[in-house]
Amino acid sequence: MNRTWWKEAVIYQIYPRSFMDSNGDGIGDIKGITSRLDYLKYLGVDVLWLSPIYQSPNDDNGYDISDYQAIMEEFGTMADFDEMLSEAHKRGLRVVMDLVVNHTSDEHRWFMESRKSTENEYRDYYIWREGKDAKTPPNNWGSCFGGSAWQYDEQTAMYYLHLFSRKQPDLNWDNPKVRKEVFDMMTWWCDKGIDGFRMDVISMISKTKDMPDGPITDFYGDYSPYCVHGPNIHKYLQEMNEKVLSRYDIMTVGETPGVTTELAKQYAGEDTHELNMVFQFEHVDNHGKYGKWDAQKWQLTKLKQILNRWQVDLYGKAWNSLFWDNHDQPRAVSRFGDDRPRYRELSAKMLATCLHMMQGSPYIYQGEELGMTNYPFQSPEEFHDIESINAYQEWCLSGEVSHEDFWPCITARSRDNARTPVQWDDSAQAGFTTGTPWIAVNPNYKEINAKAETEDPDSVFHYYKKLIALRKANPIMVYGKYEPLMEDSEELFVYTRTLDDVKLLTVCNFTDRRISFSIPEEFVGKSCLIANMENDYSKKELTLRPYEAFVLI
Ligand code: TEU
Ligand code: CA
Repeated sequence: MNRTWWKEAVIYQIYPRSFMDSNGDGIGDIKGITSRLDYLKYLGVDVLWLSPIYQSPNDDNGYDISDYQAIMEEFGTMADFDEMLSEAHKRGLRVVMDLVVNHTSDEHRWFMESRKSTENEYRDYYIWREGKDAKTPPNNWGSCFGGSAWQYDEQTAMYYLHLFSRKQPDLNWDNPKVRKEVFDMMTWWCDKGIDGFRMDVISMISKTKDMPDGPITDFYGDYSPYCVHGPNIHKYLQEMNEKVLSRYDIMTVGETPGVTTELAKQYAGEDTHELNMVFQFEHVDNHGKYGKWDAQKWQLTKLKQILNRWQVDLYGKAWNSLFWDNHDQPRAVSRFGDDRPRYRELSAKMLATCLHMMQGSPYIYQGEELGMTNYPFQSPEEFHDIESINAYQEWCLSGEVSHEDFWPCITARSRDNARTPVQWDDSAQAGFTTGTPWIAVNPNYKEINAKAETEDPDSVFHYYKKLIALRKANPIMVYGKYEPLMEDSEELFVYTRTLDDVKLLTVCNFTDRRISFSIPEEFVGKSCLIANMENDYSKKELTLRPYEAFVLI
C-alpha cells in the first residue's frame, strides 16, 4: 500500500460560523480562525477542513453558494483568507476547502440567468422540467429539507430540481459547460495554494435522464435511485481528476451519502483516479419510525458490524475516513458515548480511542476534542438549521406526530447540536464572541472549555493530543491490518492491528457497567500504549470499568 501524507494526517473540521468571532458581530469569521491556529497546532492536527466560506445568502449556512470565488461578507475578505492560508502553512497546517457543486444558491448569477428564459445560454446549467400541470411537479420526489424537490418558477412556467432547499437549485452536470466552469473554479483555488477539497454530496451530481416517481418514504418519493451514484458519476469524477486533481499535491474526500464498501473502492480506489477517500454514513444512519429523527442508540453489535466491514473491505483497496460527528450530526459523546457528568470525559476518551486506532484518516469536528455535548433545546424556536425547522413543521406542526413523541427525536439529532459556538473559556459567551452569538452557547461552557482543558493534563483535549502524537510515532496506527475480535459482544469493541511484526490490541467498553475481560495470550505482558484510566494491564484477567479503553502493543 503506497504511503501518502493524507493517509497519515488527522483532519480537523472547522464550521467557521461557530468557530471564533473576531469582530464582535456574533458570527465566526476567518480572522477568528487565524487567531486560533496556534491552538490547532498545539493539538497536533495536520489538515483543516473549512465548511464553506464563499459568498452565500446562508439559507443553508453557506452550503448555498452565490459566488464560488468571493468570500462571504460576514466571514471577512479574500485578503483575510490569504492571510489565514499563509499563517496556516507557516505552521505546517494544510487547508482543505468545502466544494459544493451539486447545487448553487438561487442567487448565483448562473441561476439568475437560467430562470430568465428557456432560450437563455445558462438555461441548461440547471435541471428544468415541465410539471404534470402548473400545480403538479414533474414527479413525487421529496427534498432532504422537506417538501417537494421541485420548485415552480413563474417566469418560464416550469419546475427546477432542488434536492435540498428551494434556494439550492441542482446543477446539470451533463452540461459540459457546467463541468468546465466547476473545473476552472477548482483550478483557481488550487492555484491559490489550497491543499484539497471535501466534496459536498458528490455522489449526487449525476442524475438519470428519465425522472420517474420514486418509492414513497416518509411523505414524498425517494429520488435516490435516480440521483445517487448516477450513470455518469465516475466518468465526471475521472474527468475532474484528469483536468484538476491530478495536477496538484492535494487531498480529496467525497461526501457520498448512500455509498457502500463496493462503491467506495471505485470512488476512492488506490488506482481508480477519482478521489482519495469518501465519507460513508452507514454508522450514523440508524433511522427509526421518524426517519433520521430518532433518539435510539445503536445496538453495539450492529455498530461494530458496520465499522468492522468498512475496515476489512477497504483494506489495501481504498482509504477510510473516520468520524463520529460533523456539522450535520449530533455531538459524538451524546450520541455514541454518555454525556452524564460522571461519564462524559471517560466516554469521550473511549470513543476517541476506538476511532483513532482504526485504519483510515481520522476527522475531529470542532469541539469534539473538548468533549462538547448536545445542546439542551427547550423549544423549536431555538432551532436555526433549515433542516430542523422544516422537519418540525413537516412532522409536528402538520399534526402528523405529537410534540411529546417527536421532541426527544428531533433534539437528539438536530444539526444545531453541533453548531453551537466552540467553548474557548469560561468568560461571557465562552470567549467565542464579545457580542451576541448567532446561536446560543451551550450553558455547560463553564465546565467544558478549551482554556480549562489545555491546562488540565487529564482532559479530553490532552487525550486527543496524545492520540494524534501516537499516530505520528506509530505507523501501525496508519498502515496496520485491522482484524475484529469478540464481534458478538454487546459491551466491548475489540480489534487488533498488525504491521510487519508489530501488533496492537484495542479494547473499548461502550457501557456504564463493569465488564470482565481476558487479555488474549499474545498480549499478556505487553505495554500499554494509551488508556483512559489507570489499570494493571499486565494481568490476564481484568474487570473493565465503565467506558474503560486501552491499547496494548
Ligand atoms: O450534507 C448532505 C447530506 O446528506 C445531509 O443532508 C445529511 O445527510 C443530513 O443533513 C444528515 O441529517 C451536505 C452538507 O454536509 C450539509 O450541511 C448540507 O446541508 C447539504 O449537503 C446540502 O449542501
Ligand atoms: Ca464575526
